[in-house]
Amino acid sequence: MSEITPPLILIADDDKITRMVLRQAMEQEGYQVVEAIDGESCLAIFSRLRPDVVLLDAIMPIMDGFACCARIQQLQGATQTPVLMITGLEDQDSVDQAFTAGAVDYITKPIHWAVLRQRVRRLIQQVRLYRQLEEANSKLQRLATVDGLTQIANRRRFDEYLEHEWQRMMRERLPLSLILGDIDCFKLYNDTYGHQAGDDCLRKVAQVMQMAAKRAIDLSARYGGEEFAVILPHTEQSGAIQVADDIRVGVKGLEIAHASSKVAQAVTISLGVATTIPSQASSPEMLIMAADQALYQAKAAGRDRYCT
Ligand code: GH3
Ligand code: MG
Ligand code: MG
Ligand code: MG
Repeated sequence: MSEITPPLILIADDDKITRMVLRQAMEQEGYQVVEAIDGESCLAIFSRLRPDVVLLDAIMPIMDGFACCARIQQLQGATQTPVLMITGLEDQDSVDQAFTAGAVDYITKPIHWAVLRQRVRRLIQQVRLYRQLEEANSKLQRLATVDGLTQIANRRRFDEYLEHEWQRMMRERLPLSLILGDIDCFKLYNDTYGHQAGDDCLRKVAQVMQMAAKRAIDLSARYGGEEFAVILPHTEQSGAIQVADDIRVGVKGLEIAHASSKVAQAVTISLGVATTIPSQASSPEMLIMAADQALYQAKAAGRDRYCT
């Protein structure tokens, strides 16, 4: 049998007896329970424990259920923990207020226990399903944008981000820089040390790329087989050169032995740097071509260097 943690129910009510009977009913269902005695402690517990369902009283001291419910919606973002209001208030205004605050259900006191049990069961099913979908979605998202071997961004993500930042830099009339890097004599490396060692080498070089692209807006990606790219928004040529040389030095600093290299006794990388202020007259493809030409020059000039 698979081990599943029981759902966690947060019960917020200022009345001790109500909390107790609610707890008993929920524990009978096999749920775990935590209690809060007012709206403020309900919020605190909510952010700490992220329960699966909240059973919330309306009238409580310090912060009432309506305000508490609204704050929970702000707190949770996309986690979608359902809030069920349980209250003695039956007037239309209170019902409207509860749903406006984000409650997904409304039950009046005295509690109809059979109904409450079924509603909570339904809410738990829904929240579990929702979270499974969210998880599956983020896995898919990751598969679509992350390179399986190196765990950095893949070509698809690179293309998307370059297009995105191209548009953004065009609007803001700011420079956009691109670095293309290609490992030197990598075919010889594979031939000498084997494909497995080649894969290890790619992973390590990817880490250097990742470290060199320091800012949150920089993106390093695996561009192709043993080719890498770094997108540097809002970056002049001088800044991009700095990053390119950090990568060159970083790769050499890995000191991965490469006895058959024509360049050094270790794995090295050549880089091409291109910078432009995006405009309607040019395109991301032209920036890639410029970086590729610079990379070709770096190869022709002896490798283990950058060109612009
Ligand atoms: P240069 O210095 O001119 O770049 O020479 P090079 O040998 O690096 O260039 P070439 O393009 O001839 O060879 C690239 C090699 O990269 C050939 C290919 O087998 C290898 N390669 C591409 N993708 C992978 C991969 O995922 N894993 C491994 N181990 N090798 C790969
Ligand atoms: Mg109350
Ligand atoms: Mg290549
Ligand atoms: Mg190469």
